[in-house]
Parts: sequence; structure tokens; C-alpha cells
Amino acid sequence: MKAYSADHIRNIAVAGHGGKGKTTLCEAMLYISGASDRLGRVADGNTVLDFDAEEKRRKSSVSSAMAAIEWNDTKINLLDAPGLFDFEGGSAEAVRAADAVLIVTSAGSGVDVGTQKAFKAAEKRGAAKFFAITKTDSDHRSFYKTFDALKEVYGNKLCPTVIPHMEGNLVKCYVNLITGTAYAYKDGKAQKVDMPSDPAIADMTDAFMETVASTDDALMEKFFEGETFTKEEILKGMRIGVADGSIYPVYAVAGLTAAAIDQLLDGLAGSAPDAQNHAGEKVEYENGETGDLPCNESAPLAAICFKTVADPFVGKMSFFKVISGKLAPDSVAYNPRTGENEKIGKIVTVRGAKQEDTKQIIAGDIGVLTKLSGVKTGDTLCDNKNVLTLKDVDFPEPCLSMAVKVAKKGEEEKVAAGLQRLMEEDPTIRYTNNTETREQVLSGLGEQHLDVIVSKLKTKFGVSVTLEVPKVAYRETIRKAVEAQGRHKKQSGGHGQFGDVWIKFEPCDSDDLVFETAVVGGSVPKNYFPAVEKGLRECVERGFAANYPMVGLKATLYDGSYHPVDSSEMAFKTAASICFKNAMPKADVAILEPIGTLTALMPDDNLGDIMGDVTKRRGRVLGMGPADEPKMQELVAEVPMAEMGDFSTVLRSVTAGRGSYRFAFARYEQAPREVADKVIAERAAQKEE
Ligand SMILES: Nc1nc2c(ncn2[C@@H]2O[C@H](COP(=O)(O)OP(=O)(O)O)[C@@H](O)[C@H]2O)c(=O)[nH]1
Ligand SMILES: [Mg+2]
Repeated sequence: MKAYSADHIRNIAVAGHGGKGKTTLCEAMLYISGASDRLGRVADGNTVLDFDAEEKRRKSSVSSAMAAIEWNDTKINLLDAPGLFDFEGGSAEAVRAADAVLIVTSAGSGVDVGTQKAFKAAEKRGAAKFFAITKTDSDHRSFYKTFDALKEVYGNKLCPTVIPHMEGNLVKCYVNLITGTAYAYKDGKAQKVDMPSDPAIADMTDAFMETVASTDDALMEKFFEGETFTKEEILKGMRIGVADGSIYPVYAVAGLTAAAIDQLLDGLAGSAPDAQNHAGEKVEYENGETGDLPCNESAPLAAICFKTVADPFVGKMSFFKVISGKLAPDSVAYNPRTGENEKIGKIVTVRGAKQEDTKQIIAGDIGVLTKLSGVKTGDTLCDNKNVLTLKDVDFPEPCLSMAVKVAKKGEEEKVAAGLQRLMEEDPTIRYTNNTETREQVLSGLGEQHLDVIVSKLKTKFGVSVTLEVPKVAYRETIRKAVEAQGRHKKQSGGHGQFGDVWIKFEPCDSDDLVFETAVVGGSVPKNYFPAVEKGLRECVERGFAANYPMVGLKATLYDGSYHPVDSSEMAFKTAASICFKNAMPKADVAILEPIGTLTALMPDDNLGDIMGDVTKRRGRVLGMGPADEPKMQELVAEVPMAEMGDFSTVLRSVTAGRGSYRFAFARYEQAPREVADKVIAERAAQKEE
């Protein structure tokens, strides 16, 4: 590919709801622009962009994919985002690198959650917005129904640009309102046809002209005087409006048959913000000051790693968007996170799975550096004489956790190593060791996300694991103060063993055992105190009723006796543990369960259902009220962690994906009788096994 200057580069994230036709649309853009020689089909598993084995198996994108195409002397970097919420990490990556977001929905759809999420992500990033309404090829699909639904939400900023002329339920041709021409399509090839007389087109033309006029005072004046605009005026108005966020052009297309794709490409190349004027960003300098960094090829380097891939052949691939300066081979760049200088080796551009060597990546462009071991997603590379940090990728937090069971003994380390590699690629995965429940816990964005991780462990690293609901780390405590004796006496041949203690156990407010002594007259010699404490600590670790660690316990050693010859540290340690066992049955031992604070966001209409669900989970609602976002409610509640298992799945299904939540440990609380009984019974059953 030839070299393009930043004003001839467009970085476009293609985002929206899963299954609406994003990948297919990108394939059509690749095909029509000549970047691929056949039109790939998701269903046939032969697309350029869904190249991953997991994507072929599922016939759906699970990660972001990139391909650069050329159109009208412009380089368009397409970033195809996965639509399913479980793979939202990939969408975050794509949007991070984009200057514009092409939001894809299909003819006949309402405003789905994926559309809203993509729109919100674009707003947050300050990216321009385009809409493509695809799948206009098949029968009974209405572009106009979808357009009206979008209009209800996004109002007059919606700018119909290419619209279909329908006869019955079929699209006959596509009308371009910029040029005022109509085209029919066969095998992706456009043929100019006469402008049909269609009242829908007349209405849309008015709407189009008014929206374009709104971008510029001079145009508005012309519009009111009933004058027509020149093509140049329209294009200029669109460019201004798209860049400042006052208009969102809408294109009718059909990815599967590659219809009207050339017009969409014209639109992206013609009115999407160019990297030169848009790619500048906010940065934070070493001294904490912030500033605006314009896109400037000759300035010092600033580049953000927005995506990482562990390629089986190439090794590690780090995707960069260069904001300022350029990345050139055999140069050195500084990583402020690690404080290390990284040597830049090979640079490539990618088209799906294919790589092509390239000389450099200039400000405004996107490219891939290989084998940068010290760089991870979210890192900035810069000049070591001008240290700065760019904004990280806005990844969602993992919300579903499962315990990992390794199928074959001895493969634990292979699993950990495999997950380590997968986490490099996907920062929405977490893998932690819960020392208390002795479980390895895998966290991600949902069931399908975890399912893909398990499948990748198998296919990429050859290890099998299953997932189970993680164990809950319960605690025990006592509710009554008791005193007890522990006497250990053994006479076995020569030397005997003797230790004898009286200890008072009482509830207190501490996670750790509080050990005190109040021995008078040396009934237990001082040098045995540490042994008594050690014996008690071991007991507290093991618990009593269900073998969970005991908290909130104070033990005071106040009496006992010893033998000048037979007493030993060992004997007193044993005596302490006998004392603990004697005391606990009378101390009213209770089970404590961990409670977390839940903060959930959901549409107004779902508040009742989610409250009902939270109550069923033994949750206590602490408060609720309108959230920062319109038509959304925030619910705050305290819920036992043991009950949260499938909350993410329920919230997603009740709110059709609109809901989101955070959940964090708050404290331990006494578990109700039934729960405690169940926990104790489970432990007993485990011991039998
Ligand atoms: N009829 C028709 N089907 C399409 C079109 N675009 C995509 N599809 C189908 O819709 C499904 C989802 O498409 P895909 O591109 O994977 O959607 P994505 O999840 O948004 O990337 C596939 O079965 C496609 O064949 C289109 O323009 N027309
Ligand atoms: Mg896709």
C-alpha cells in the first residue's frame, strides 16, 4: 500500500449490536475497494475479519479486527468491533483508536442496545458518528422503520444521505441525496438509473437539506431563501457537521450483496474527520500537567497501544495508534509505565490475519509493532525527553467469576501460563488465586466470554478445564463467653507429657485472634505462653463448626498447672487445642457470610423486576433513584456474595443488555439459620468424601 499523509487517513470503528451485519459490511467494503478478491461470508467462515478459530466456530466476532483499505486516494482503517456484550472489550479497543464510529444496525430493527452502547462510546471518545442501516436487500425489511426509530432517539441530527427507493417490500435503487442521483446494483456494481418519483425521497431530501444547512449560517440563509446548494457546499457542510457532532449521516446499504457500498465508502472518505484534524488528544505530562497534543508527524512521539494479539506465528503483536510523531524501525521509544526504553523492531499493517511489512506509522495512522515484550494494552510509547501518557482504553470491568477445575492433575501450571497469555490479549479477563477457598478464580464479562476462554485454553494450549460456581469464603465466630479447661497428660514409658490450661473465650471486634494472659502465681510458666497461643491460632484457622476460619475471638489464658519434668511446649500446645475443643460446643458458634454492596444500573421499566430479584437473593435495598443517564435507575443494595452467582445473567436478560452493575465485598455478617445449617452440612459431606 502506498504511503498516505494524515489528512488522507480515516480511522473508523464499526460498532453496534451483535448479528446486525457489521462484519459482513466490512467484508463488502474490502471487496468493493479491491482489498479482497471475493466477498467473504460470515456463515461460510471465509471472511477476512472473523479469522479467529473461535469466530469461525461461533459464526460471530469475539474480538476486534482491523483492515486497511484504499478508496478515492484515502486510506480507511476499518476496526470491526464484536457486538456481543461478552466481548465488549474488543469494542472498547476499536473505539479507542477511531476518529469516527460507524454504527451499524439492520433494516427493520428498532434502536437496539448495541446501537445505544456504540453511540455512547463514540460520544465519550469524542468520535464522529455515522449510521449504516444494512440488510436492505431482503424482503420485508424496512429501512424507513429503522430510520424513524433512530430519529425518535437522535432527532434532527440524523442526516439521511443514501436512502432506498422501495417498490413494495423490495429496494429498487439507492438514492444519493448529496449528488441527487439514483443507482441500481447488481453484484455490487452500480448502474445509474432515472430518479424515481417517490414522495418518500422528496421528504428525505428536505430533511437532508435542512440538516446540512444547520451546519453553517450562510447555508441556512440560502436554505430559507429556497436556493439549492452546490455539491461542494453540501460536502463542506457535512464535513463541518460530522466533525463537530451536529450531524450523523445515515447510509442505506446491503453488506451481503455489496449494494450501495461504494456510496458508503465515498461518504467515509469524503466526510469522516481526517486524522490530521481529528487525531489530537489530551495528554498528561510527567509533572502532572495536562495538555492538548495535536496530530503532528514532525513532533516528538506519542502513541497508544490499544490492542494486543498473541499470534502463533509472529508472536506478540501490539496495535498502536500514533497521535504525534512517528514509529519507525530501529528507533527507541520510552514506556512511562515501566520506565523502560523499548526497541522498535518490525512494523506491519494488518488486514484481518494477513500482515504486510511497512516502513513506519505516522501520526494519525494505525499499525502493529511486533515482539515488544514490555508493552501491554493501554501503554503509551513516547520520546524519553518528552514523557507523557495518553488516555487508557476504556475497558469494562469483569462481572462474572467462576472457579477453574483442571481436568488433568499436574496441568495447573500450563493452565495458568495459558491464561496469562490470554490476559495479555484481553484485559477484561482476570485470574486470581483465592488463598482461602484454595480455588483459582476466572472472571470475565459473561458466560459466553468465559466459554470462549475455556475453548481457547483447549485449542491453543492443549489443556482442559471446567468451570464451577466458586466457593464462598465463610467465617465462624462465637456469640457467648465461655471458660474451659484443656488438660493433656500422657505417660508413655520414660518421659511423660503434661500441660494444663484454663482459658476464657469471648466475642470481640477483631478479625484476628486476640490472645491475652492473666496467669497469677506462675501456675503456667511464661515460657509456655507462646506455645498456648500457637495451639490456639492453629485451631482458629481450622474453625469448629464447618472448618472456616474463626474471627471475632478473644482468648485469655488465666490459669493452669505444669509438671517440672513432663511439661513441654508441645504439651501446652496440645492442651490449648483440647481447651478450644472443649469450649466451642458451649460458645454458640455461628457462621458468618460475606456481604457485598451492589450498585446496579437499569432502565426505569426494569427497576421493579430487579428489585424483586435482589430481594429473592436475600438482598437489602439501601436506596434507589434516577441515575446520571436519562431513563435509567440506580439501585444500591447489600447482598450476600453466595447469592450473586447468576446475577449478571439475570440482569442482562431482564434489561436486554442495558443493565450494568458493580459488586464489591463490604463485610461479614451472621448467616441465617438455614444458610448456616447448609454450610455446616456441606462441610460434613465434604469430609466424608
Ligand atoms: N440478508 C442479509 N443478511 C445479512 C446482511 N449482512 C449480514 N447478514 C447476515 O446477518 C448475520 C450476521 O452478520 P454479521 O456480519 O456476522 O453481523 P455482526 O455480528 O454485526 O458482525 C449473518 O448471518 C449474515 O449473513 C445483509 O446485508 N443482508
Ligand atoms: Mg461481527
